[in-house]
Amino acid sequence: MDIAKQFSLEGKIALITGASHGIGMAIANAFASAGATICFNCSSESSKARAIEAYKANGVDAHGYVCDVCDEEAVKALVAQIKEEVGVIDILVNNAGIIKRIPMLDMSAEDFRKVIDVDLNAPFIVSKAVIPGMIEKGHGKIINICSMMSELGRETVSAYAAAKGGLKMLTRNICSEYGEYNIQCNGIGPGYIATSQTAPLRERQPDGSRHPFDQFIVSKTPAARWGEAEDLMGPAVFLASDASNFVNGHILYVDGGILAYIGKQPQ
Ligand code: NAP
Ligand code: GCO
Repeated sequence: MDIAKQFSLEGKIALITGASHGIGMAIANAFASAGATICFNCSSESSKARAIEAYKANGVDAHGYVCDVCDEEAVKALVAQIKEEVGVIDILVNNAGIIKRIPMLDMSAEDFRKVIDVDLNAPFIVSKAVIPGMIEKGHGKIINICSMMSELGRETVSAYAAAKGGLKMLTRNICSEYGEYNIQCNGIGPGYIATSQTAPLRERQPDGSRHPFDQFIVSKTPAARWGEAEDLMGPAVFLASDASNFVNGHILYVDGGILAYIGKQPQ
């Protein structure tokens, strides 16, 4: 068996949603290094233009699109446009996501629904648009970007935790329903990763000291550090490649060990 070939994405077409920066962009760059053609979407023209420049600087000729992942008609049109311009999608990463940190009793139903819409309904909408092409092609890989909050709760993230817990189950359901078509649907559950989504949790205090949440995460993580978007590259290539052809419905937590650790004992 040629093991390097097993991990190759040569000839594959990948759509990574929300890959204008952060985790999505790192995964897209990893896929490009492994040989895939990259398509991504994001929410604005300015964000798309900046991202295309950043990909170019990294030697990646990415196809960028503006498309709201919550808008089913727009997503169908996006998938049709990619088919026309690039080809049928082999790999989908449902990465676009938002968080609203608001105590549950202060959160409006509208805000709750918005988070569920982007973080849970959209992966359903995008997967639904992409799966028929995968069935026709005879194979497909779907990776849903889940979270620690697919397993854990904490103050202020009720909508996000509900969405990411739901996304874990959507992952298992896509596996159950479409596994027979040679489609593997798995999740990646990143730990705390230094991106714009988590920037408010890492802001320096007025006296220059670290944010209490920043210290809390480092003490909760056996690796004793925040993750970087690059930490997701290898796991994503594995789940997108033939190396994972019998891995289905699995959530791979890439968290520096947080979920394995009860926390520091009192001194
Ligand atoms: P990020 O830097 O904030 O990037 C979010 C991406 O999603 C951006 O490209 C954004 O596009 C796009 N996006 C948001 N709403 C969209 C919409 N309605 N339609 C299309 N695109 C949309 O976030 P990140 O930290 O890289 O997170 C990426 C994913 O990983 C999210 O699902 C997040 O929940 C998950 N995650 C993050 C962490 C972490 O610690 N950072 C941990 C676990 C899981 P624009 O640039 O155009 O706004
Ligand atoms: C928070 C965080 C998170 C994550 C992440 C952890 O406020 O607790 O933003 O929920 O970034 O998804 O896996």
